[in-house]
Amino acid sequence: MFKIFIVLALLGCALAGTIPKAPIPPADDLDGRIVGGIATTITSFPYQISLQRNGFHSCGGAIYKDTIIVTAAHCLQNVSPASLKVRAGSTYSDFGGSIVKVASFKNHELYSKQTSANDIAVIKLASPLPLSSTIQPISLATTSPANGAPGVISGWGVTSFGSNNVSSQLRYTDISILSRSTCSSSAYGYGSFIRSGMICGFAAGKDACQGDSGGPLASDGILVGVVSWGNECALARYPGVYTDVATYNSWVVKTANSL
Ligand code: 4AZ
Repeated sequence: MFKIFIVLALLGCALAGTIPKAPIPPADDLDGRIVGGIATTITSFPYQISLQRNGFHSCGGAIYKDTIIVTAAHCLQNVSPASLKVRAGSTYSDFGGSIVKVASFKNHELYSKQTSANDIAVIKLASPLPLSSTIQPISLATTSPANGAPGVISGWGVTSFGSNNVSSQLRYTDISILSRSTCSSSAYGYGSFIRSGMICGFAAGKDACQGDSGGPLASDGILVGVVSWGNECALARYPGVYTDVATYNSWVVKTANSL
């Protein structure tokens, strides 16, 4: 009886359009700070960059080669390369490190604003980053992480959803990676919104958030995910959703070579 009630209640809600909500595309100007995180320094995350739009932090990204950044396609909608720069090698999003101009970028051809599918992009820099202890590339995953694998996310995004609480210092948190099948299971609220090419990350009270988008999810020192979307931030039934880098490994390599 209880089960029947739940099914009917879910059906009713679904018909009324109250659950689950379609993923809300992130704002264009500030795409994602870490919720529940800890302040850190760039030395611990030397592959992290701040993608700057008109001189302000807009998204995160990861250094793949000295001239190549991996980020999210949703960070690069309706923007020209001339308005973009990358800040690398700084703990702070608003000063320090090295600033390099963007020469060009390419969004995944099948990126969908509606579903957030294929939310990945490659940026070519106008000049190579000066690699050092604070500026280092990270390798791309070749296989999707196992369900329950450890992950670490970092960024300059908001520390709670909808707030303007931005500290300019880099923050990070550890999370557990969820496979696509676990994340789309009834243990969580997304169901079929979790498509091929997506994985999730979860820890109670810890998540990526607005301004972290495009930034790295690393596991064992390998780039396994790109911060993509979620229903708000750090909600119990709604993990952070990441682009599964392993799915797009050959696309990134090919695209990096073409730019
Ligand atoms: C955003 O709006 C955003 N909790 C990024 C990550 C997550 C939610 C929203 C995941 O950029």
